Amino acid sequence: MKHSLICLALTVVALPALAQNPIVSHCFTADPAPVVYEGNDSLYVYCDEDMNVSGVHDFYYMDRYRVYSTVDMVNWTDHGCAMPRTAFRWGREGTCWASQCVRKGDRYYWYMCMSKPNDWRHFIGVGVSQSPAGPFKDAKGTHLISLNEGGDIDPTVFIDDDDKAYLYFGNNKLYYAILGPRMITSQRPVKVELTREAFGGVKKKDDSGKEYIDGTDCYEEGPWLDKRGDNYYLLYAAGGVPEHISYSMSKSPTGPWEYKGIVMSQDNNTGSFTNHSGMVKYKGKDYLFYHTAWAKGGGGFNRSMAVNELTFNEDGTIKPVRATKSGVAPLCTLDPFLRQQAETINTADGISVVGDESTGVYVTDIHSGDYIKVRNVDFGEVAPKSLTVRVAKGSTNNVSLSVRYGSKTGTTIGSVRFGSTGGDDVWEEKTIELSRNITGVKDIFFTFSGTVQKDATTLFNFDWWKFNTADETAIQRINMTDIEKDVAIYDVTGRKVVQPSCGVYIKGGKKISITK
Ligand code: FUB
Repeated sequence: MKHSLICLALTVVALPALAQNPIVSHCFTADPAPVVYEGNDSLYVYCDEDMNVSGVHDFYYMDRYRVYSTVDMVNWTDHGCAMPRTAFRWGREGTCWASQCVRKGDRYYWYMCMSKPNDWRHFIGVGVSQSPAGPFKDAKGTHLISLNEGGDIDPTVFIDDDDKAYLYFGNNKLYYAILGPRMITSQRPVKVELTREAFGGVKKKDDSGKEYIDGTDCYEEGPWLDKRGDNYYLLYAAGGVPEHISYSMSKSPTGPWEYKGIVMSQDNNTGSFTNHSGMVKYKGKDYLFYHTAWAKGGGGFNRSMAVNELTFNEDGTIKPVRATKSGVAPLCTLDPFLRQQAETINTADGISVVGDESTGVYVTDIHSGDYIKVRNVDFGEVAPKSLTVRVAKGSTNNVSLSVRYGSKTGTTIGSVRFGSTGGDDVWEEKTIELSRNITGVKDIFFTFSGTVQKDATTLFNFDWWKFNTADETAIQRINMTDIEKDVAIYDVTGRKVVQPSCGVYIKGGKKISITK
């Protein structure tokens, strides 16, 4: 389903600190790669998935890549598995390691690394799509980079102002390669010397063969190349295992690099022996994404993405970032009177998010006691009268969906009980008359009860939801592309707005809501 999370950007609400990290709680997500595409209101995060496969608990089993997006930093839309390993005929099961996606022209290129069926080493490959949320397919039909020496993992790609694209990669070694104009070829990779000046120290072996660091720090893996002003930043997992995040700076994308220190130390107790970072600027703030073991059932092979704000000193150096469970504050509220995807989630328990070509992405694997929380939902001053949900259910028994606020056991404002819709892919809209008024900014919870019947895997499938006012025409909703030129639009404080983005405005003396 299309991403329709709309941000009422003018009504920023300062809420108390809540447990916000990890940002995805319904599956394990690792190696975050954030990106904001010019002209797109959302922040996207690309990642690989730590999958729970029985029998594999002592190493990574990662067979697909996923995409998430947000407009408010607290509710994340799960776009599902946008790039499975099986999209790459040469890929080996369970080996999808760190990745990063960039846009060039009207195409999205997702650089990743995986092994081959008969080769333990990783190879760097690239997927391509016309949409940021995929689906992505193999852009080349074979790998893009391999030095045949192992450690060819964790590609990061940065396109500079002159349109040149640089790809850095490597575990226990560091290389960069300049990409061709079509983004699917590369010049011969250039080795970056891991010196003390550039990375704080050098890994060496003593006479007994034991490894030690000659210096205070050292490059390990997971590079992330970025730029602010005329400073280039290279962030990376450092120091051996357990890893912390360090960084170096340069005035050129190819170095020489100067070691600058630790961005996120091991003292932050992320619970994961690896860490992997990505930085991004979004709506005026800088953010550092990393991973932890903080989700229920988390661990070194069951990691989860997290985010905290990143700030700089005047000289461009980075202030150390503390990994916190409270995470970041919401940037805006969510409009419940617009159709919202069931997979736009703050936190959830039990459910899964999947997709298929006809429906798109939806929530499934729903059991009694599971819940979905959506944070910072702004009902305004007029309470909705009803809630419409789109559901599909193959099994014949009756189950129920309730909506509550405050907590998963909080006040119920409406419930619906229903049986089969005719199939797990036969979708029906059900409108629930609400039993209580709800106004103002609230966290809402969808809760579920019933029995999953034999041979079924879910109580039902859940596609989207939308609250309805008594008078649905009270606030006119206008698509961004339908705004007529030369019509005066004002913000809610009465100031004329030249280029309105998504949110609530005044036009002709009436409130309108502009959507994407
Ligand atoms: O996720 C598998 C590997 O663990 C990544 O490629 C590394 O960066 C580390 O996070």
